[in-house]
Amino acid sequence: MVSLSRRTLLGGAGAAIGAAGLSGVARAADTPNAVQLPFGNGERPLVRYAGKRPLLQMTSRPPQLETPFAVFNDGVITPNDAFFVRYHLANIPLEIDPDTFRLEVKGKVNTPLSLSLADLKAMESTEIVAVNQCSGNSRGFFEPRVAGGQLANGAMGNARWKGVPLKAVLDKAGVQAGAVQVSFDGLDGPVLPETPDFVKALDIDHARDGEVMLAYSMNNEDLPWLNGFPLRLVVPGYYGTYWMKHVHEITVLDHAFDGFWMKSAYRIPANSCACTEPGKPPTTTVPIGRFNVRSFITSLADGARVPANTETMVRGIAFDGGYGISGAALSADGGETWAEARLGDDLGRYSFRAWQAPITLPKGEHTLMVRAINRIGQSQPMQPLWNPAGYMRNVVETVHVKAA
Ligand SMILES: Nc1nc2c(c(=O)[nH]1)N[C@H]1C(S)=C(S)[C@@H](COP(=O)(O)O)O[C@H]1N2
Ligand SMILES: [Mo]
Repeated sequence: MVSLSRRTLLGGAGAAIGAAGLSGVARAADTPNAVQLPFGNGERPLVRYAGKRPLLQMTSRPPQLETPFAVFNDGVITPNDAFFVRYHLANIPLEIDPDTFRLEVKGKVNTPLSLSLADLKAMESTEIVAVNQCSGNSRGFFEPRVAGGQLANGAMGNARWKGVPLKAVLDKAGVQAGAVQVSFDGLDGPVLPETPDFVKALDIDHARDGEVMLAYSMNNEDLPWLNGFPLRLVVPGYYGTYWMKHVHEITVLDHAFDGFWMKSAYRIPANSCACTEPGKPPTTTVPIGRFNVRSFITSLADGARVPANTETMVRGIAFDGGYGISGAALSADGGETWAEARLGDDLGRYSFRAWQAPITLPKGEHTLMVRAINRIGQSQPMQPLWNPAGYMRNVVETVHVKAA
């Protein structure tokens, strides 16, 4: 039976894309050009996928797309069509019927549930503005370089998410005593059976904190397909790896989940800096957790020209793992002196926070730097820390400009 409401990645109910598969996902004919990222092998084609403006394509199978950095200067909310895309497994869903879609809740619960989107939308909704950032955002800047997707700074985005608290769904099912973790599976899967399915888990208390959300809306629209239509997990302040897309199965466990993507991947050195000496593996690791503090200049790209002896307003963004940004400062002399920036509207402690600061530069070349601080006093180091997986980059970011 063909449902009239069936939806496909390429749009248009009933479009025959099964056979076209992933090769039909990207529209290479629309490719305007390419971008050269500032590290070795940094050439990326700009490719337009369904529902997306041209984005930097790191891989096509599975789709891994980075947001052009200039987008972050347009506003603190990242538009849906510009939001980055990350998948691990090439077998991504190409067709989903929102009418027959069900979220299964099972495991250590009193009442296993099978919830439709209508069921979820009938529950009390909640909204949060929160940054989603890939653990490997900015990995391409690691020195010495590390294996993994060589990303610049565009594997992050900030959106207004709407959905139901995961806690409400878990309460509805009735979590049994002895629950330890909750695991999440999405509709995508591996191409080869040997490849472990992408399944992630949260500790039971985290899953029930009232903030973790099953989101069906992003910036007041349905979730974009490539960002997890029709339902995804939103884990405010935590790296994107936990933000399961196309989530359709939630399992309450009486033990810690030990699948590949928790036990072997997405782990960081178990020390306070999440770092090791360059080239050295860590002795012990823990699952990656909250974002550290980051800030960026968005109004000036590296190598930009500014008018000499004229006031220029420098703009940017800052964010952290949920304590909230309390200040940002700009240096125009390579970090010798700092001027406090003015913060923009507060959209909540998980959101990008805009900042701006005026500078007047004499003729010549200048090194601009930005650092931010959060409410518990955390900031960024002047020199980046290192870890073998290339996760959690945070450093005082630098932009070179020429005043003329
Ligand atoms: N189903 C599914 N969900 C997933 C992933 C995936 O491969 N499959 N990747 C995760 C990772 S590592 C990241 S960084 C975010 C990226 O979210 P986005 O693609 O919406 O930007 O999705 C997460 N959720
Ligand atoms: Mo990620």
